[in-house]
Amino acid sequence: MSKTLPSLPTQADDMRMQMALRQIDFGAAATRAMAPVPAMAPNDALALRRQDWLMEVQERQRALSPYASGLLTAENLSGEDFLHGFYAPGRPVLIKSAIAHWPALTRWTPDYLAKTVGDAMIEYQGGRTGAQDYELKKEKHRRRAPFRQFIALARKGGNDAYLTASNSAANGPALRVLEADMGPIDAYLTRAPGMLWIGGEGAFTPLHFDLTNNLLAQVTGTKRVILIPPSQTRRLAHRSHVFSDLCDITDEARLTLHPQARDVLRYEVLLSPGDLLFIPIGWWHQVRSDSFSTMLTHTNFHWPNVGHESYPAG
Ligand SMILES: O=C(O)CCC(=O)C(=O)O
Repeated sequence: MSKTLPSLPTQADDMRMQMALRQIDFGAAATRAMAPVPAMAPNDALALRRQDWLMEVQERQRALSPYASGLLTAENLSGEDFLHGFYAPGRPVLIKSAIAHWPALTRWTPDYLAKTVGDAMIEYQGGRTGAQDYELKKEKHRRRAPFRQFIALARKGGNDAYLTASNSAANGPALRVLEADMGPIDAYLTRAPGMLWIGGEGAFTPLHFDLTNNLLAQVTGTKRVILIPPSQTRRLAHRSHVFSDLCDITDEARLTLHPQARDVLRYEVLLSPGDLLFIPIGWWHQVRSDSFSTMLTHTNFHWPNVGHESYPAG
């Protein structure tokens, strides 16, 4: 399901005028370290079912209002409106054309990238074809090549070779030259380089959620993102770390194995050059490139983003 509404019904300024805030001094909790979640006792399965029930009931209630449940698209969204309307509530938003003015938008073709970065050695994820668990077993798929050679692979398309955020620690010095083509995203982020993704048509990231809030910034090409709210987790065969055994919610063969996922609530987003997409912590997503694509992921928000520190990884 994909819904686009023209704008937020209330801006932060209106909210302040219309409502008297009842202060409950929860502010300190946002910066305090979270206590670890206690391990479950065997008979806690019922408590878990009740928690799933509550999330499902709340989701149905949100569906009464497109403003409460729809995937909103915004333009010129201020930092304050982003915080109140999306970051704090943990609600995704597509922010159109926010980085459309970056020089990278017109420059980052495969030819330009190959010429600019040249033969500097970079790391990417390779050997992915035929491996279902290439994201879970990231380490096994690390490969190194001169950047120009990697671009030739990405140009061919397919899912075998993909430069992902998990390679960014290794690629900092080689790719730094591209930073001159980017600009700041000061309304929401502190200044720090994003993590680059470069892949060909058909590059695919399977269904998972992240342990941080993420801001995706699309530069070249388009991507199709499927977003699923955390309330649907019990239908998503969540067994390994942050991944779903479904891998691809659009794959009929996978749905036959996991029929409970057929009527899951989902949103489809087309991410185009210049767009930002906010994906809150815990929201499931899978991403497919429609064409040669470059994108940056950011986690350096002005506000705390530390859920990963207390995740019960098992
Ligand atoms: O663009 C992609 O292939 C995946 C992006 C993603 O999952 C993320 O940034 O969390």
